[in-house]
Amino acid sequence: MFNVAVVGATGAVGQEILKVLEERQFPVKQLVPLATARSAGKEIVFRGETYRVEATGPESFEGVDIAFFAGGSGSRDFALIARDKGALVIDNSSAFRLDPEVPLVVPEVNPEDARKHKRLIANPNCSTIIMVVPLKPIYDAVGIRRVVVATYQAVSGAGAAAIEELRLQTQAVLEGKEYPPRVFPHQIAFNLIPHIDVFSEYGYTREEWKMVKETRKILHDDDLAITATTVRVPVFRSHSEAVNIETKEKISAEAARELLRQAPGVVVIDDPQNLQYPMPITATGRDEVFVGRIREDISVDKGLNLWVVADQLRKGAATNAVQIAELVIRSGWL
Ligand code: 11C
Repeated sequence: MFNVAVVGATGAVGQEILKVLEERQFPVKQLVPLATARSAGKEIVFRGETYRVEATGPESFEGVDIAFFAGGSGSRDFALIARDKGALVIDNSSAFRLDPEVPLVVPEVNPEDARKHKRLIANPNCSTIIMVVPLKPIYDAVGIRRVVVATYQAVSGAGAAAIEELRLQTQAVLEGKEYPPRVFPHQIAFNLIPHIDVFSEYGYTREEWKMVKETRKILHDDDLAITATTVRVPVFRSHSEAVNIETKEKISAEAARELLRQAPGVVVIDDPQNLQYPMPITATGRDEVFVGRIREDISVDKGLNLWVVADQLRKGAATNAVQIAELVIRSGWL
């Protein structure tokens, strides 16, 4: 049994981590729910017991075995303190993801990387996790030369205020009222926004760069050509991605479908005759990555199209983090 801290316990990902720990009967001896000073004093319920959330401080990690960080890059210094006090830190922020000393792990894809941890493991960006889970079996079977991805990302990826903005703005628009954007740069209700996170090099956003750099790190392939366009859509939960792959060797759609059916963490829903394909409402509340619309790209010799959907708060964040902890414990790497 382990003493477990959850930093950012009142936020969307922190709440989901608590739920996943409970559902998976993670061996929690003592829970330490932490948050910023602003959220301290709030109450959370875990396994039927009510806990008061404490403000995160340098002393919060005494005796903690495993610390899940869900509070964003702002808690970077506390993550280092927790690590130095002896906890295994699993960090959901982008602060350490590209640090060569820090493994970036998706348990279905690169579990062995976790073995090299120095008490700090990074959880990838949600859009990256959702894509690499189905890429991996194809990568192993036939190699991948290039990936072109467009995302359709739910507002909950931008936090609780963004969920509220879509809800209230949708009501306002239907009533013919004004609801100026606050979280998003433009109206999100009845619209979509081809812009997630800040603009960076070559006109790509930071979200797009995360998909490029994190995917290369997870697959250990700096030569993988990858380009992304990330888009916010008026969906509350679960991200979708249109993924086009150019493989090194030819693979038929049927062979890819079969590979994906066997792949850990993947559910194939691909029956267009019966109008069966994954959608955000299919994936919400689930831990698997759903794949459909599997077909050959008719414009190139060795190409495949996939439509990929997953609950980004679960497999894209909380579930993946808890699975990393389970992997480390199970493998004796703690
Ligand atoms: C979004 N992917 O949907 C972002 C949120 O680096 O973990 C997660 C940001 C991150 O807005």
